[in-house]
Amino acid sequence: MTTRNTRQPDMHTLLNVAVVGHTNTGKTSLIRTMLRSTEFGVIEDAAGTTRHVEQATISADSEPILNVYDTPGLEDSRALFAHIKKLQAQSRLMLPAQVLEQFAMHIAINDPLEQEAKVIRQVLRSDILLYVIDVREPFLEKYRLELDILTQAAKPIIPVFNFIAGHHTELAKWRQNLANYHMHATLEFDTVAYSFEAEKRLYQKMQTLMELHYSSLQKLIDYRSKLWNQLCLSGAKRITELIVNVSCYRESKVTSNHLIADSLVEDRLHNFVRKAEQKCLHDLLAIFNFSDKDVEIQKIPVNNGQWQLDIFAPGILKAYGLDVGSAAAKGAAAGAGIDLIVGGMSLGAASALGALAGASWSTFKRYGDEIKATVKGMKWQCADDATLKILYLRQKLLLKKLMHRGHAAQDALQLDKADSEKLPDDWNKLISALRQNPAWQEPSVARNANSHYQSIETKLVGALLEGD
Ligand SMILES: Nc1nc2c(ncn2[C@@H]2O[C@H](COP(=O)(O)OP(=O)(O)OP(=O)(O)O)[C@@H](O)[C@H]2O)c(=O)[nH]1
Ligand SMILES: [Mg+2]
Repeated sequence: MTTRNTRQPDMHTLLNVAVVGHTNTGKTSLIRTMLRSTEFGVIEDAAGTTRHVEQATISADSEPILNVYDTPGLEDSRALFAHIKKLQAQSRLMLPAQVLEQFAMHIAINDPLEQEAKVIRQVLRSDILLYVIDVREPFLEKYRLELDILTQAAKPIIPVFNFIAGHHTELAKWRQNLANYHMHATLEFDTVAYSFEAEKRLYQKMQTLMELHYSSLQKLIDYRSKLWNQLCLSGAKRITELIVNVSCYRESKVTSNHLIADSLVEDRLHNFVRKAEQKCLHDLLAIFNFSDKDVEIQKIPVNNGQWQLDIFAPGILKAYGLDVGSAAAKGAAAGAGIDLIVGGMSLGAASALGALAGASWSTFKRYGDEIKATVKGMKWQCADDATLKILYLRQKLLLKKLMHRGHAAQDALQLDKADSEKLPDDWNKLISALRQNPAWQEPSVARNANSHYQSIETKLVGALLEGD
């Protein structure tokens, strides 16, 4: 049922949000995060990057909800404050906001305060202000003056704390200082350590301050939640596709114990796995709209679209918390990262079942010939279990990073380690089933309609999104 609420804003009067603050505090970065676009504005680690007011519209589906305005950073707040005080003294009857109007209207082009006038003009035209703060800075006089000036406009202000990662003491001090200005509804929104929750809280804070726009902002929140869930699901599905693709892959082992042929197969398999993982990495970054710059800021161990640590590098098992000492991890019998499929089942899987229960590569090497002789039929080579585990753990860690931008960015030790991540409970069973169904390697109507396949996919996707 749709009822028209008379208190709702007119279709054409969108909420106007001005993003203001000292120069180089991350105003443009905040807007890019809100827009999920790296196209908006210019970002640089230098003062005075944004020179003019720039506008963008944020919509829920195709319905515009709010206009957001990027403004140049305030640079000389002391001169601005002095100028405004002088105006105030000249016309004592004017309201504080009217004094700001006077200032913004009468400043000459090329006046040293022209930049500040652009900001004040936009502040006066907006409904609500997001005041972006670099919490690493102490609460200096220049910030006090900025706040004195901005509060004079009599608009609701939401202070947005940026650069909060690793700066909790400074953050607490800022909170205290802002409380003295009766600003309690603050927000932590590290534009780098981004989380969807923070974005949601930003709109919820706006809702409490802008009652008139409550329901349109709610539409935006609902729409954004839906999009976010879809994004995370797409990421998990893409990783599942990689695991399926590699698990189902097999190479026929034509000649037995032929060194050259074996090493060719090994190269082919290695290249296949590397390419598949690289493509998945590329797709995941694209799904989450991550630029090279984001990858760099987030300290994701990727160079030129490739993982820094090769999937078959000697140190990788340890980096991902896998048991380096285990015979299976060594995998030497069939070549690094390679397992053998004999009689329709990989030896890794065979060891997990029946006859070879509890056995490992070392057992297999002892009894291997016997087993091979009893299990007649085609022999294949496939990616071994350690490789599949690393593929899974590495992508799971990446997905977490993409979903929670930079939560690990300060901690260099966590960069290429995934021992905090777990494999799905019935990992062995899932992989074994995939290995026995090479036809599932690529997506197809038959595969996707297969209920056994569907249950494997659901389990892998569910495990990837676990806890989120
Ligand atoms: N580590 C970290 N860097 C950030 C964050 N937000 C912004 N930056 C960086 O801070 C610098 C300034 O960001 P901008 O968005 O250009 O800042 P601005 O406030 O728009 O700057 P002006 O337009 O010059 O006033 C850039 O190098 C950003 O990459 C953050 O949350 N964490
Ligand atoms: Mg800027």
